[in-house]
Amino acid sequence: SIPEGQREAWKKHSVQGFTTKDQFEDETVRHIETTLARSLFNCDELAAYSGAALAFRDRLIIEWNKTQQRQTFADQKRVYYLSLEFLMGRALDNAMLNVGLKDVARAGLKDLGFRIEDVISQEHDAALGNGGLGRLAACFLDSMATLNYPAWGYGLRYRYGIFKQEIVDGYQVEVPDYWLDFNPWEFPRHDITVDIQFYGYVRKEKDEDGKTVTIWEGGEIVDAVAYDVPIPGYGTATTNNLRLWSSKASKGEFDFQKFNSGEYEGSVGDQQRAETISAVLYPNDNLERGKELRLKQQYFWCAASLFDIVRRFKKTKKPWSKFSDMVAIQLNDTHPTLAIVEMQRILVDIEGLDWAEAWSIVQGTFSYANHTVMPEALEKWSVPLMQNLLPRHLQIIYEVNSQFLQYVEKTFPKDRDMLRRVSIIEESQPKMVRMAYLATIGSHKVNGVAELHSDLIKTTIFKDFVTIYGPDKFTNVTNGITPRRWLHQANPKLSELIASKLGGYDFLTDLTKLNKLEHFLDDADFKKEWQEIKYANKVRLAQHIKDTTGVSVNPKALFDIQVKRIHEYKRQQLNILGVIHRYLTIKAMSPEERKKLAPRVSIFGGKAAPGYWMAKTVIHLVCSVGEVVNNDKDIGDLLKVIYIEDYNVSKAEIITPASDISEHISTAGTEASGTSNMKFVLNGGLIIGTCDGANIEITREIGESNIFLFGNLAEDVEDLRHAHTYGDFQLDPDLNKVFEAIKSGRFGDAGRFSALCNSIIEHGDYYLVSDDFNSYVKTHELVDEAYKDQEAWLEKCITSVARMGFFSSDRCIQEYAEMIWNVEPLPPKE
Ligand code: F55
Repeated sequence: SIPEGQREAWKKHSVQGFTTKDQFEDETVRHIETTLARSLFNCDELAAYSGAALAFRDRLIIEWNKTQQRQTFADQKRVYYLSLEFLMGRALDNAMLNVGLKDVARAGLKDLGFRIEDVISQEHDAALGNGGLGRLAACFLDSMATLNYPAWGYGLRYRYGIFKQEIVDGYQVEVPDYWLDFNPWEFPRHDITVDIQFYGYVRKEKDEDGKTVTIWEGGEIVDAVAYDVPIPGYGTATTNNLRLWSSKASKGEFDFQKFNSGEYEGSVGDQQRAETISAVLYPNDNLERGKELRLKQQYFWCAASLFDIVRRFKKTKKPWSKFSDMVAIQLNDTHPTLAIVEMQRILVDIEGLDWAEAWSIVQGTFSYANHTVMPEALEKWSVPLMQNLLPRHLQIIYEVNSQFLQYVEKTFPKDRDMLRRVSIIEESQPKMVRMAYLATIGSHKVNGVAELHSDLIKTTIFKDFVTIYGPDKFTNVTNGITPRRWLHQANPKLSELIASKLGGYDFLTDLTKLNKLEHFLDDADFKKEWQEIKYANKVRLAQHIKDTTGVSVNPKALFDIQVKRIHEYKRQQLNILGVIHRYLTIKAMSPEERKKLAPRVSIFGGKAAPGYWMAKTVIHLVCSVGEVVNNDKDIGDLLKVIYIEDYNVSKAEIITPASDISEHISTAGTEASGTSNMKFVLNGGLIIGTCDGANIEITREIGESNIFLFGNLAEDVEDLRHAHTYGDFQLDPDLNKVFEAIKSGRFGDAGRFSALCNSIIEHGDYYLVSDDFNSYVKTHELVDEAYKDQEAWLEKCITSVARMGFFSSDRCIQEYAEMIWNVEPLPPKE
């Protein structure tokens, strides 16, 4: 650090960051003219975005520096949130709102000749995630900063995020998402690099004191380089850090000898192999395929993060026994489970602690959140694969398992089969490492993400572990969303209206304050404004639909939206089959009957994993039905079917405020929580849904009369599936008519949809589409009825919004902090 004598000079010159419109313009123009080397003669919207972003970035980094200093000096516990995915979306709008300078920026940009909305929309989404799990991580970062928790995120800096989806002739086409061209939000830290080892072998050796030590050597080394992304809290100076690791050939590794001897390709090949590790995000949600590169990503990121965390702890000079008083590490699903093993390796092999002491530090440090019970999404790694890539880690896993099984055997001597069931190693061909068991054994707490889900994990995948550890190790933290992005940013007009009634924006940091809105249910002006805002949001979405698909939709129609990853368990097929049923019903209606029907727009959006053939078929069916329905003159505005291309965070910000009803219709017991359900209700839309995930708690909060629930319950799913398999089952007759229409070729070549239809008709209907079809269609009729009474509908919407306070990610983070992490906030000094 700088000597005392020179610190005055530093203080005098230290950067303050703009606060006024004039200063903002100064900074923006300076960046455009110098950092970007442009002038007013070639400043387009992209350059204006870049200049404004750099001006805000400067502000953020000033607060970032102060926050990091404060956290270092405060000497208190920090949280590290390890997630392979952070679905951040755009940063500029969020930064402007969180630091409270959006109005300043708007006025400044206007002076310079730009509309703020056009400037904001220049930004490329940071899309380092698949869906709910990645977006949850992003909401948590926002809440942790807003609540002043000393917290860091750790992730991978993928060169390519989730692919961009194009719909070509009704089919999904994947296009790479190269997002790093210009990214003002990251700070490369070329001085912060960590050597990461792969492959090699393990040997034992005696040290000077005659103690046996384990040495892992040989193999290859790849460098992890840190890139830091500042995370501003809302209405606080706290600016936390998201550290993303990028892979690079290690200086030692890049083979100059090869290079100099003319083997360019060989030496460049090594470099490319190293860079491949962080090159691309795996595009599967809720499916684990067991690819070696994925395991490499996981270890690379865990090892780099752990090294960084341990290095920071060691600077405090505290004894190891204090580690878990200073460090809480949260695992977002099992993807970072190797961090548990890496920590044990560091403590035992490198720091020389004895096994038991090390393991109790590890367990005190880690906690694990589960996001699924579906078997195909539970991570398992082949033992031979791990043996080759991480030989020492596999040994440690076997040792952890052996000690665990000894304990189980002693405690439950009568249940011989239990050892097989709970073993971390599955005795299959090849043997597999069950990551969820390892994560559970290595953590002090395990949580599910909604009440039903947390109950389910205790009775299914972790049943034996509840017996072994007792029920207290398992807990629930129902998911939440940040109201800053998902209300204030996405729906500024509604946020403003609410603020005008509640006397300010305090609800954005204490969402339970929304309950005061119930006092205004008789306020005619308020309700009228509310309705106008919803209408304006629908007009905005209709414009987007027109611009991107060419289809005109009537903003007065009922907007029925299902946007999320395409997956059989989420049942977009149920939705589109229901739409076909509606179409057939309208076709058979008399003109009088048609007059009574509320016009509808059925809107779909979401990406299918590139290898998920059935999901791609669902997309194709939606598009094919759209082609027919939207061009059927006889139908007109009564029904339109839209597929919105490339659903992502910034599209969600346009789509979510525009729903009348949204669909959360997973087979009961399959959707761990869902979070878009919360976003839609918070934006004044109602939902149709099954008794699944957070839908149940949403119902509890907003009241049964404000939600359209349908379908079988989770507790009945097993029996229903059994009935399908053993013949005790009849296809729903209305659904059968829908299949007949598809088979007749009415929506194009029927062959393309036969596997989809047959999965329901012939192959056991695993997701119970037929069982829920009638109830689903009937419930949509109730929706139609309810929508006719606009006054009553509006009241349901407002009441629901008023009761959504529970679903703020702030509440969620507070629960984690108190029940699981045991960390305290560290507010900035005034
Ligand atoms: C991604 C990769 C793998 Cl290997 C497995 C799962 C995923 C993934 O994207 N999962 C995911 O998004 N899970 C979702 O998490 C949300 C947040 O908790 C839940 O709301 C949602 O129910 C769950 O499906």
